Amino acid sequence: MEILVFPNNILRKIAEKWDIKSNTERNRISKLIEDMKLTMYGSNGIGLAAPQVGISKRLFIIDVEQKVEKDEDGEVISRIPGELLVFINSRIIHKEGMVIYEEGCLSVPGVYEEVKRAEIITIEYYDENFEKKQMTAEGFLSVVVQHEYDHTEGKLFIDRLPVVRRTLVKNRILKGKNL
Ligand code: QAP
Ligand code: CO
Repeated sequence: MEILVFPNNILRKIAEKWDIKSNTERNRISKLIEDMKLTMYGSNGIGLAAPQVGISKRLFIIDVEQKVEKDEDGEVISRIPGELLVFINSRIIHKEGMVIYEEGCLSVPGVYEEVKRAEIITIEYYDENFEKKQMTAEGFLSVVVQHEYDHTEGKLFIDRLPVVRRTLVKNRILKGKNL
């Protein structure tokens, strides 16, 4: 699947919920998860949301536990998938505290910036077996969940930078595209 990049407008839409009760819809979701897994692992990602592949629906996947083997030049030789987490129709129901992590995004390639987010979150969602779940996450997983959740809300991590930095970074990306 092709990954959309900033400033594509599909990345700006609030994604719609799935009709989780419908079997045809469940089949579509399962197929999409398989395609997104290949796309995420194939592009060295740790998270990917459906809007990033042009589907404005509430679904994202995360694997923060992959092992990456690199050669002496830092080139990736192999990756061993860890635990894949699937979030369907998710809703963050609690946030607390504050942390700063350096983030990147497959839709904003080559840009890495420190972002301020909640430290601990609780999220309600359906997993890949369409079972209703609730998870409380902290640390890096919490940050990645919030980043991917933002994609289903039409937001990118660069939108969360302090205003001066945000303008600078966005202008730099846009300039690079038109050259
Ligand atoms: C979200 O992002 C995330 O620019 C997942 O050239 C990442 O998987 C949240 C990637 C870090 C918090 C911290 C980005 C791959 C992958 C790039 C990704 C690139 C190649 C980004
Ligand atoms: Co992203």
